[in-house]
Amino acid sequence: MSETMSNPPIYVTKPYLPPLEALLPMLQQIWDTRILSNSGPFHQALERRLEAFLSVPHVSLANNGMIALEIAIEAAGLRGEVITTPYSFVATTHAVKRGQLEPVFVDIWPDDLNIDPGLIEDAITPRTSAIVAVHCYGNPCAVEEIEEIARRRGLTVIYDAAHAFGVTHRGRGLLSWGDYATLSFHATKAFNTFEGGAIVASADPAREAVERQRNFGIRDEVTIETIGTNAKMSEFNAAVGLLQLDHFEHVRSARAAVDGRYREALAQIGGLAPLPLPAETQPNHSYFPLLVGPEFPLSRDALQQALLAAGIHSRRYFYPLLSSLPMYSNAPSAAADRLPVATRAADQILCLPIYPDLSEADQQRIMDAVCRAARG
Ligand code: T4K
Repeated sequence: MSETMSNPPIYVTKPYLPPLEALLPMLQQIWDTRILSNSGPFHQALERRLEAFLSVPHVSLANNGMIALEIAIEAAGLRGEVITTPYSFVATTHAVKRGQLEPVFVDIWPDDLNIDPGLIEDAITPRTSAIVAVHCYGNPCAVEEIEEIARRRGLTVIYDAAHAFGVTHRGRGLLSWGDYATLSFHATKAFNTFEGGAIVASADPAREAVERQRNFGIRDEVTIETIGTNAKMSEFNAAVGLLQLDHFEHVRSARAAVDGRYREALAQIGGLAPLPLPAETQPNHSYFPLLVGPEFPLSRDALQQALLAAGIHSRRYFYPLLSSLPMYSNAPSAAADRLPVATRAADQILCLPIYPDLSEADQQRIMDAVCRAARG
């Protein structure tokens, strides 16, 4: 069936927006004061509220998640090689490479598709300066193991936490782990400011380095300390963020309801394995990743096409593997036979639509299409 008015498309996500009326007084304030950027009142208020909400000592806002990661890498003053995951959005490896560093890929753990801590030590060389790990889909990395290795081997830890807004692990804010953690507030994320992001730095010198980096390297009017960039968030985006924060728990629980309905329905279908929810974690349900196994009658790609024919847009987050991209595939660590778990996951993964406004009727439509595909 094609997309028609009676059968409108269902996209993989639909950004949540709070009621427009609530934004209008904030826009009025921006119009009245003409403070549009450069750490204005909304920017400062959002940073303080995020620090409290995420239980972290300091948040530095940025204008997107990739630049947040680039800033963390630059602020950390890394050199040489960085141990990282091949299974992520392309921004992760690009940020490493744009920081003049060599990505060294390490395979992932099948239960959460995050970097396998048991393989990290073998990848460390005298040139290794950091571990850049990703809390993929918001599921926590093995943070205790990673940080024990990093402490012992003198490495910096940076978490690309683009998916992990509001996630807690063992009762602690996930963003409080690592020397740096970076967030994306892109339209497609569980918490969005249209475009946006943030850097969480655990200690004071790191925080100051981040502040310099995001504002051209400027310390004061006459002191330019380093070669920084411009990553400042505008007052408009910060105002949107303040409003979104008031609604985040509603967003989280609406997403949890969608997640729960999928898990119940999919339990009846062989060959489709939703990624398990992590233990001791309050998740944000930012994605609904599903592995399409060989027992399912259709391949992952054929299932995606069958859903599309019913007007349902799923996504292969994350395919292709970053290690297979032309600019990274020559590295010895990029060989597919060294990355069997990531290679299999990239070939089997399909993310189903999940967002707060996904109605039960639309979710039923998705499940009906999956069931039709399962019958072959
Ligand atoms: N690290 C990781 C691990 C990441 O996943 C990302 C970004 C980053 C770093 C970098 O953060 P940012 O620099 O982006 O802040 C998306 C996002 O662009 C990207 O933010 C995200 N990860 C990545 C996983 O996915 P696409 O290609 O899926 O976006 P698009 O335009 O196809 O949107 C998907 C669906 O969402 C559309 O079919 C319709 C809907 N949509 C989208 C947008 C943008 C809307 O309804 N409204 C919208 O405004 O990339």
